Amino acid sequence: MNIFQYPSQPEWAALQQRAAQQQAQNVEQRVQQIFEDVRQRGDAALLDYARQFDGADLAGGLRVGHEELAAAAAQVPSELQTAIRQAHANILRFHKAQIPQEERVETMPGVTCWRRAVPVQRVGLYIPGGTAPLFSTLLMLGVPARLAGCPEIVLCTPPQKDGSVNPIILFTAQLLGITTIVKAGGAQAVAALSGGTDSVPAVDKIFGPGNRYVTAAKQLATRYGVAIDMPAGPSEVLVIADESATPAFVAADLLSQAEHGPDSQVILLSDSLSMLEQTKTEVERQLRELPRAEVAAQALTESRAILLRTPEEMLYFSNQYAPEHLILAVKNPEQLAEGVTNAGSVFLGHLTPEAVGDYASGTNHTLPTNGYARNYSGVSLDSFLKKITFQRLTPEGLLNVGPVVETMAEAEGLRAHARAVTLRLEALAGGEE
Ligand code: HSO
Ligand code: ZN
Repeated sequence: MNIFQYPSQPEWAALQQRAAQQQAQNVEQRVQQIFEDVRQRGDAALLDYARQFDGADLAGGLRVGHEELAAAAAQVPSELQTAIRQAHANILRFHKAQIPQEERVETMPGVTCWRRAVPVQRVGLYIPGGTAPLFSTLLMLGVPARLAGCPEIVLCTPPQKDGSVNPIILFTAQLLGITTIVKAGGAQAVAALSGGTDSVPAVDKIFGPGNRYVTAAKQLATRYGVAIDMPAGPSEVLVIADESATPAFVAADLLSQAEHGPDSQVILLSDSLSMLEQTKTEVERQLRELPRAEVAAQALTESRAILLRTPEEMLYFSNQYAPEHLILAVKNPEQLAEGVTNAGSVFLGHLTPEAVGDYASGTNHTLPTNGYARNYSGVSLDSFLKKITFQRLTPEGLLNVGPVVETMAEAEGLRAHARAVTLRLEALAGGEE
């Protein structure tokens, strides 16, 4: 971890820079080919890719059957089952509070407008397999999808070598009541979701994290009229720690981000040099004990510990950077939190590690990265809802708002618009005679 002391404002830009995403031209080309292949050959292409990329023979079919699903729980330790159930309950509770109220508004007497939240009808949830199967992400996407009432929820996740799906993912799916589960990973899964195959229903919106291929595939899916949750990038944390922070806690928070991937972004700000130095020492000590030390160490080569002058200056820096996760390890976190304008999710005080939000406190962990916290929110119930507006006029309503529309439509030179009102006003007047 490199320490930078009192960088001048012009030096900030370099410190706020995220590692340039590798120019992935060949990735895009490859993904395009996979898309075309899946759209042409459907399931046959998916079976080939499962053999090629996952080393799995899916002769038994691309879908998880009832038996495999039912057998999953027995393979999940009961302590883990209980933990997942508790996390599920908390996430459900927090997201339930986001259910919007449908309110009818009478804008003028007789002119009633309202807005109804309607679920996105078909959603695809992508959950990566690999070294760390993120069943927690399935909770984060599955809970709001179910709560929103999406009629079709398709889960795609890559098969293991023996053709099975990780039982913890299946147990979580079962808890959520998700039964359409496809053994497909990577760009091919996204391609299948965007166009449909015999085994994979086409969807309207695709959610979930993934590697560069998955990310590129989601971008490509948008060209086929499919929406995606948000633009993805490597995970990030920014910690603001004053002299009241505990270096061991701060170090653990930084490392919990770093262990996600070699490209994870880790930034520490403090107004105390000794805090930065002690945390650096702690990071080095704790790093050695991590099973994923190699991954974390690589992420740390790009990490920055920056000495600034005041809490206000640290907050200003953070707002400019717009971190996915912001931890306020300071004496007075509520006060500092008031000034947060750009961040995905904020963790207040010394006893609130990011890890609790990653798993179980209730908030969603699918958050905007790569500076998108400037203009995007994290996934929430809203991500699975569309709001449709409705309106109805009474005769009084038409009399009230009609002339306004006639005047405006004439001024825009749109005679048919005006006439749509005029004809009705005339009919109303005629009715009175
Ligand atoms: N920090 C990750 C989420 C996660 N952490 C899943 C552990 N498991 C991105 O917000
Ligand atoms: Zn995490």
